[in-house]
Amino acid sequence: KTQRGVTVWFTGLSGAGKTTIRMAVEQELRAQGYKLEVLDGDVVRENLTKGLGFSKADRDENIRRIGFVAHLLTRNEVIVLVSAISPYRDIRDEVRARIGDFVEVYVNAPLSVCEERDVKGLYKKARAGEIKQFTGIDDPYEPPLTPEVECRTDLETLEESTTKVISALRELGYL
Ligand code: GGZ
Repeated sequence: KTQRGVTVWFTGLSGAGKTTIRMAVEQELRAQGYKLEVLDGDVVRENLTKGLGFSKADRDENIRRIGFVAHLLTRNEVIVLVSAISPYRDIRDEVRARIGDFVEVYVNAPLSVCEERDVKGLYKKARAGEIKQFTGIDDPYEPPLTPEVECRTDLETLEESTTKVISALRELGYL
């Protein structure tokens, strides 16, 4: 199957649903025969960016390294699915400019909803002061101003969110 390379970048708070939507998009595109690669924040942080913390400098380094690998893959006609909080707008935009073929998906749920879900119990720890610099609690998140796609995971189903992403990729000529 001939395909164009693109980086699909899922950004949003912890617990907003980045990994869940990424997995659903991955499953759908694999079923359609596309060649994909995945760079997921928590996995990347155990490998490519092991040892980095959550200061702005370390988060920026994390995102730049992810962006570097995503760029290599994208220019070799791979569809790259990245999910990382990537809280800083300037670095996301820097990565976008470098890669060019870049589709930003803002996975948006209110902090209160993410905190209510608290899938990994991290918000509770952050509120208790056991985790410092936790995004949304005592660290910033800068939402994208003009994302190609926004998924409101508190208001729409997983299927709706997934369809939005796939449709955008089709409309932008990547599928
Ligand atoms: C935010 C943290 C933190 C702090 C640990 N702030 O939801 P998760 O658990 O599975 O994914 C989060 C992950 C954040 O890694 P990223 O590479 O996505 O972050 S960034 O893009 O900002 O570099 C969360 C967990 O690690 N985690 N400490 N302080 N999330």
